[in-house]
Amino acid sequence: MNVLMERHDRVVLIKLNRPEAKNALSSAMMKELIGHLAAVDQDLGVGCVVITGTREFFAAGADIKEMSGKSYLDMLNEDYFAGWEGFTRLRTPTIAAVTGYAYGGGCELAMMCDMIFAADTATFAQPEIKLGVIPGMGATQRLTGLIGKAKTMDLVLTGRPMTAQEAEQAGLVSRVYPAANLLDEVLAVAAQIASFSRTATRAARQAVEQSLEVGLHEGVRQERRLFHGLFATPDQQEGMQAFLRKRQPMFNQR
Ligand code: CO8
Repeated sequence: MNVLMERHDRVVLIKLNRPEAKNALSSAMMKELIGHLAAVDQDLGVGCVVITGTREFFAAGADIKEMSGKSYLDMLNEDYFAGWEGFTRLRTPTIAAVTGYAYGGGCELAMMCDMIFAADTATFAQPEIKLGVIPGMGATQRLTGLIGKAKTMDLVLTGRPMTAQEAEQAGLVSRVYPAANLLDEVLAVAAQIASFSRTATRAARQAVEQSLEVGLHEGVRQERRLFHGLFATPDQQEGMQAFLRKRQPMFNQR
């Protein structure tokens, strides 16, 4: 099994599991991961997904051994990496918990998640230039959106690693924790997110995501429509009534 899945109440923890290849993201691993996540996305009992690697590495990139012998036509005909779009169609909130290397596709997978929480030992890099290629799973687009052109060019053109501290300052990483505490901290945040209205968390991430796709006026208009739509849900009634009655809300998670 290339990925391991654990259930922690309303949170699913996915562990990348190819230690012999530093969790390099092979096509088989991608299919397995996205297959699991597509099922998880339909599960009303799941409110957040956490993706992690091992203590030393999150993932060392796309699988260079698998790619190295391919021709241009192989890549074109297979539309290599297009399967990762399945990951970005997920509606459940996702958090990447990164310890150790997140290189190449590893960093790009982390960026497909809604947030990256990193251990103080984590390092991030887009080293594809050293292999005679460029990032192919979204880094030139997502990294630029997150940390801007200047730093993205620095990383993509030199392939240099960036520490967790630099990544947090630059805006790639949401929070940094000591390595020993990272997973517990991430699972606690994931449990908190999963305790909120499932409909509202999905709407929230959709609204934030669309800010990357549409202009300000259209984005604010779409946000308002999503906001209005939540007034058709029992969770809105419950959340506001609970506030007024000074009690904890009990969201029905449908
Ligand atoms: N793919 C396949 N195997 C890998 C990868 C990888 N990305 N990374 C490590 N491995 C394998 C090694 O080959 C080695 O295998 P073996 O035991 O059979 O020799 C094993 O994992 C252990 O690796 P190392 O001995 O190198 O371990 P170290 O601890 O010394 O170093 C590093 C760890 C720093 C992570 C190092 O392995 C490394 O630099 N890896 C490559 C990082 C990299 O370049 N990543 C980018 C990959 S390309 C990519 O992600 C996108 C490509 C875009 C192409 C676009 C196409 C459309």
